[in-house]
Amino acid sequence: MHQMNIIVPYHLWFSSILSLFLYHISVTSALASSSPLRITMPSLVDKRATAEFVCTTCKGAYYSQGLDTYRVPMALYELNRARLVQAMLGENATATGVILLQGGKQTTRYDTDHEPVFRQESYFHWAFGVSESEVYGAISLPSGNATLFVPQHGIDYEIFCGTNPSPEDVREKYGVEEVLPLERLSEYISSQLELSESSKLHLLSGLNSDSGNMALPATYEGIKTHSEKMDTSTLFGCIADARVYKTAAEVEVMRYTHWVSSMAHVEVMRSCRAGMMEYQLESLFQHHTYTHGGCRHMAYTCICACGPNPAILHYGHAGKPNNRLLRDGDLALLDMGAEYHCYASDITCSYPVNGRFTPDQTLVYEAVLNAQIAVIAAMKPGIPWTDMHRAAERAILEGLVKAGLLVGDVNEMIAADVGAIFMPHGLGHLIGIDTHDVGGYAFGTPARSERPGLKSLRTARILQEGMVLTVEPGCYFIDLLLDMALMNPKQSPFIVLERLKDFRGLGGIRLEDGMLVTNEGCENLTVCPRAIPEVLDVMHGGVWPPEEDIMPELKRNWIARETNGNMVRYTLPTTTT
Ligand SMILES: [Mn+2]
Repeated sequence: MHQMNIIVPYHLWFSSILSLFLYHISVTSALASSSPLRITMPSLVDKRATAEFVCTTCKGAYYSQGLDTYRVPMALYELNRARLVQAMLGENATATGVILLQGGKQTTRYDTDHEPVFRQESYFHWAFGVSESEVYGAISLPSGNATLFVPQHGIDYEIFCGTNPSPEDVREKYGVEEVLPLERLSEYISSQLELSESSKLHLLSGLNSDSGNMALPATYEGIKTHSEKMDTSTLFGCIADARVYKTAAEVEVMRYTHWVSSMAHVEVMRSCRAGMMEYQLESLFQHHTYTHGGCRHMAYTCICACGPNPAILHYGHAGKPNNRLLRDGDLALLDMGAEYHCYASDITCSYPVNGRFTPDQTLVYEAVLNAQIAVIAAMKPGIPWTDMHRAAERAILEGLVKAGLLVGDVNEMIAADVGAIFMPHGLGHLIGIDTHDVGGYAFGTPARSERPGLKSLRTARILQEGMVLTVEPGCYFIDLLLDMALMNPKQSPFIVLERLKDFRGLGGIRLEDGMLVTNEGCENLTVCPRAIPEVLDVMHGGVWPPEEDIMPELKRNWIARETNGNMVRYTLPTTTT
């Protein structure tokens, strides 16, 4: 068993209620940049302080998958709603009316009646934490009182799907102020809008900058009678921006998903052998995160790329379904993350399937690991994310110079976009309820660059406390990009042709951790083996977590889990070998 130096129960680890409160005030102040935040609602302040207190003590309603899985306090969502109301009032302190969000709908596959497992729509989940489909949620302004509207299914539903929970059951389960049958939604909205001449019906509408898809406004039969009072100009910006900044309670859920996924990666690392299929690694990961973590969903499709396949950045899709046989000498790049109660993790490990790095694999691995360390050393509030991308690129280019694959001045290489030949994707992205979380290119934030590499970033924001982002530098040998570079007179002089042939077909390496930006720097939510001796030790049967931290610069947070689902953080002795 590992040594525990400092044991901090998770509920004590949270800052005091007061500092948490001030933190959230500062976050919401930053959101309402155009107008100063006015806190004129004592009842809302009380509501928020209460929600924060409940989050830290884990009293009240919570979500859990039983056994020792994490207990997500429903107060987490109450706090999110309070933050949203504050952001809305920041725009207009006299705002009245009601916010209406529509939960996800159960779909069926094509023309059939097959129902894929339902997963809640992300904005709705952020505000209410409700697992079921076909639910609506309203938040009254300015009180912040929440009302859920739940469908009352008939007897056929009860026969095939089990008892219909009563509104009172739902109220207890989710900790909202009120639950009404869905039939009463129309009447409720009308009554809310009649309260004042200036009351608005605030609906969601806005562009997701990653997918290009729109978040659509809630709709129900009869909503058109309120078309003059509908407002789609305020809610989207406020809620998307609030989602960018994670509360301490949200970070704890993400710490859990990252820990579960990290331990699953370790299991896969231990089991990996030449002769296995890529999908068997995927299967092991899913088994571990579900059996030991209660994670029913993956946060995204697993990328289990071996041999030359890591050079296919989105490998694992239906046309390339993780079905290569692992061969002796292959590198594996495994990008897999589970989600728990809709909070995502996103982790990539890369290593040789036979447990032995070749000299060239070592050179590439160390270039990427140095990029990871350089970024983690520099991440803190106030730093532009584009600078971090450049820092990672620089470390990789320096590594490739050391490997004899590139020659020349690294600054000149960066000016000639040589970095994007080897790392065409962005350094990382916001993560939360979505793996590629919202708010990347929101109104009033830095615009997307047009330069190769930088243009692939899903956000160019300035880092702020409370953001969680992936840091995922990678170095790949993509024939198409290499051939284009050789034909580019600005890039080809940097490439040593003699050495390039040694690396073609090697695939690629990526290391991906989830990082929380703190007030003075950052914390790593991922606890995977990263240093080469750590990876080799685990592949040859070593214990994990280790007894000492040989790479404290990765800022990994060691945690153990108690039988009631609480996570306990501890520090490891550090050594510099
Ligand atoms: Mn990622």
